[in-house]
Amino acid sequence: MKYKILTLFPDMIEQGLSSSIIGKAREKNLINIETINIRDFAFNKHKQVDDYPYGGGAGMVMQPEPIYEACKSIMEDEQNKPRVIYLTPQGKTFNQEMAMELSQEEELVFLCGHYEGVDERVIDMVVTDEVSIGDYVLTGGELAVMVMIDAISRLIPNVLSNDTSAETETFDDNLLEYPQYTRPAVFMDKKVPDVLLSGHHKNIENWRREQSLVRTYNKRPDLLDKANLSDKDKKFLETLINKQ
Ligand code: 6GU
Repeated sequence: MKYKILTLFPDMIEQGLSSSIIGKAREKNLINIETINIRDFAFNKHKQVDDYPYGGGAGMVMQPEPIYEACKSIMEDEQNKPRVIYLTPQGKTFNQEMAMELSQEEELVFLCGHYEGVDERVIDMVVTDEVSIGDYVLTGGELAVMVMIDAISRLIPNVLSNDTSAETETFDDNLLEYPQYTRPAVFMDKKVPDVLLSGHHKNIENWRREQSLVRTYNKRPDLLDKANLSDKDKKFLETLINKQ
């Protein structure tokens, strides 16, 4: 997977995506992250990339030319035109399903806006997808693109080691994860659940499934409608409902 990020703050992206699992994935060339500084494509000698909004109003608007030229510079040797994702609170809300879909692409281009917005004409010309990471407003798209690249990259083969597999995790089947414990077996008088020390794999698996169901029922009941539930799961959930 190749990510290309058009931004006014490449350092922010570099710093955010060079540690831990994503940093290792880059070292192993499982993913490639390239930042393109939009300011390098400023067309006047002051390297200005924004200007006052036509019609008045607060703040500054990013001008179309530098963004268009920055985009052109990375598209020149492309046969397959990659998707160009504009990070904006007006976009479609990012979720695990979108992360899975995007992880199938070979290349993704991200456009990070700043200030009060981006001139609408260049959005119309280069952007294929508009994505938001949630219903709140950020100062720019940089944090949002880091969130997206993290979520997408961990789905790419070999980015997670076998013992941190993405398979049985939250949202994969619309259930929350079961609780985890490690040593010591007793911490400040609090014991790890006996079943986990029993070595009985079938019982452990059973208990974990029930815990996932309990948690989802208590914390995110909205997810249960979309979850893939067995008859056994449904029976167990009924016992929870009857307890209330
Ligand atoms: Cl993708 N960008 C900005 N600027 N703010 C946001 C967002 C994106 N998602 C939520 N808020």
